[in-house]
Amino acid sequence: MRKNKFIKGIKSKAKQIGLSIKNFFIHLVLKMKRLMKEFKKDPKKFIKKRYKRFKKACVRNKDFVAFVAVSVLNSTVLRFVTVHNYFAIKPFLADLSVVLFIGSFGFLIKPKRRNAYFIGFNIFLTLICFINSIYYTFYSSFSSVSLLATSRFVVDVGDSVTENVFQVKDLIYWIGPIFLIWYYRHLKKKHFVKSDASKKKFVHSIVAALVCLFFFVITLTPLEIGRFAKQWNREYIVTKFGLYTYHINDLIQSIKPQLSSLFGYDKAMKEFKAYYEERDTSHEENKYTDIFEGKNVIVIHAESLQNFVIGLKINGQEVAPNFTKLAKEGLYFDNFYTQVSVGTSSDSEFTFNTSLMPSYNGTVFVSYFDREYVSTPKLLKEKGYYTFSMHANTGDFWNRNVMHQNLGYDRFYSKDDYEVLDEDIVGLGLSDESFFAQSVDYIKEIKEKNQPFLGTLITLSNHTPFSDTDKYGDFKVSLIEKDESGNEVEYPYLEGTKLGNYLKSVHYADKAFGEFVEKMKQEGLWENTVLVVYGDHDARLPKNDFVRMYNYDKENDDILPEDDENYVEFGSYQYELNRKTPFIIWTQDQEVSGTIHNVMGMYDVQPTLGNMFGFSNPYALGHDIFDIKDKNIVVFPNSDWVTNKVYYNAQKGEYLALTQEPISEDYIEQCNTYASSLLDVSNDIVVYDLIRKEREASESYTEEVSE
Ligand code: GP9
Ligand code: MN
Repeated sequence: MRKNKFIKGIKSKAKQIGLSIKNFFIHLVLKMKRLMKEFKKDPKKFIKKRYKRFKKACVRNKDFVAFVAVSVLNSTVLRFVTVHNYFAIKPFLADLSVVLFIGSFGFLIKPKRRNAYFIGFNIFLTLICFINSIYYTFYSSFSSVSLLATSRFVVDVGDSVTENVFQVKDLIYWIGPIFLIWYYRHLKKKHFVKSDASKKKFVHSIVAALVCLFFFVITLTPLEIGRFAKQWNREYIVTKFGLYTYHINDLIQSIKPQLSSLFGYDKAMKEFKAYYEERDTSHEENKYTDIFEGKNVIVIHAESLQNFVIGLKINGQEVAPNFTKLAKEGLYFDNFYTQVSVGTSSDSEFTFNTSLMPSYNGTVFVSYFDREYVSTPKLLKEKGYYTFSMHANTGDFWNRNVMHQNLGYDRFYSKDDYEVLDEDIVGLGLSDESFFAQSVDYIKEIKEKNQPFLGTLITLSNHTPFSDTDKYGDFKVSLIEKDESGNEVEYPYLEGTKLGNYLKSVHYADKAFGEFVEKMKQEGLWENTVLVVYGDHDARLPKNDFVRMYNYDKENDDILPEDDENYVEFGSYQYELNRKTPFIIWTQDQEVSGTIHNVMGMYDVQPTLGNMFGFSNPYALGHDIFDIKDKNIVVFPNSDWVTNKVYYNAQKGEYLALTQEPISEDYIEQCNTYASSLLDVSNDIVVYDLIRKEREASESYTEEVSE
């Protein structure tokens, strides 16, 4: 009886709510119709009348107006500071409609509590701007709800955040709520009378929000809508859709994968099958095919090692003599790009091992660690290899404890396996010198018991912010030259810059690496063993430091003027191209050597090594570089791409030609289509666990047939 009453109660409440929503929409539609009619009748009169009313409404609702103005101003300033999106009407309208929409609910609240509502929401919106401001400095992109799971790692590399990222400019957004609080007090003192809670005012401000939205939507192009739906080009979306709309879309897009079993799976599976059916997987044998079959492999994941340091000298002294020597002796790929997203190190490890791209919703190591991947360790295990990885940071950093196991490493040696003495700390943790020395002892043990083996060693010392300069040893980044009378003169050059500190740090990491190569040699561990080295991503160094490095005017301790004949252009494209990292394959007997200039990406590593060691992954997105040669295209997670001919910036829709050859629109179009479907299929594999689903389907089919 009681239960029935309760259910009846709920039903009638739901009916009431349903009715009010229905009435609201009817009211809204009627209002819009009335306005349209009025406008059509006499547009001039209509605008005059509305403007008058608008002015009156603004004066009567100063509290609401202040909330809207401050909130929109904050997001506009953020766009100014980050993407330099000055006075753009589109994102302004989008942000304005979101804020008007939020603000309109204030009119349903009693006047006494309304200020608290406005201030509360303004603080929330300010927090969004503040977080994005910090995030942009660090990642040159905007934050995402799906990245919340990875934010811990940003905190763990905390010294870099506080020292280099958290800046005074990030605080300017808080002026907004402070002003709002002050202004509301001021209004109170002036006995400003707030309007009563009113459904009419609520509807009016919703109409205002819809009008802004309408003018915003009619200006959108199909390309913009398409990118909005995909959401991976975050800078682009903030530039065109404003920050608040971006975040609403981001929230929806981030929840979507969690509901993947309900939405989109069938479509993803269909596209995945079509993609691999259409993809040309034919592979021609080449002079490297199977040359290393059965040999051991040691992979060095060199933290933040950029390619420009190879061969670079300051005062005649090599910055990285050991890596440079290796590049000269071995097979060196000098046009190699990593393809990382916000998962930085972990994204590199992922793409290196699977030839798939990082996900655009979250980080694979953290959010998609339980999916099935066809990885190099697993493929080598099928050939009888023992596989291990080593890294002296805590095992749960980037969720490596779990993910390295999933990738097929038999054993992951982490911080607990190393003796970490205080005097051996450099930067984020155990110094590379100590890490390498202890690792060699482990490798010796492994070699005695388990051959062949694959071992990946992940270094740590050369990590941003490169501020442990007193531990890097003596490497001068000031310029030392002789004057006319033969006296030595020292010019500051890169001393005190982040790039200067980076070079000192690289010099240290290089020394540690040199000692490792030597120790391995002494222990006879290079016999029958191939060494593979890659830089895991760029070091996020300031562009202006490079401008200084290439254009130093020592006489004035300044940068050469741009019209100087020796001035070297270092703009945003040069910066992107300079993010290259080295990739080297080396053996003691120099079985392979030479420099390969064709553009190559991290996703080409697995197929290239696969050709040499005799394994292959049917889902690889990259190619054996000796097969694809100069036809290669490297796609980046933000949908930029690079070929031997062009660097394409997807956010701007512009490109830089890298040769004299004319570039046709068709070529750009084809590469864009290639990049977009590659990113889609990669993301779907990760999010929907398609490799596992495909395997399970084919297994159950085999079972059925054999029954
Ligand atoms: C942490 C190290 C650094 O263990 O690998 O990760 P990163 O900050 O470069 O992604
Ligand atoms: Mn890294």
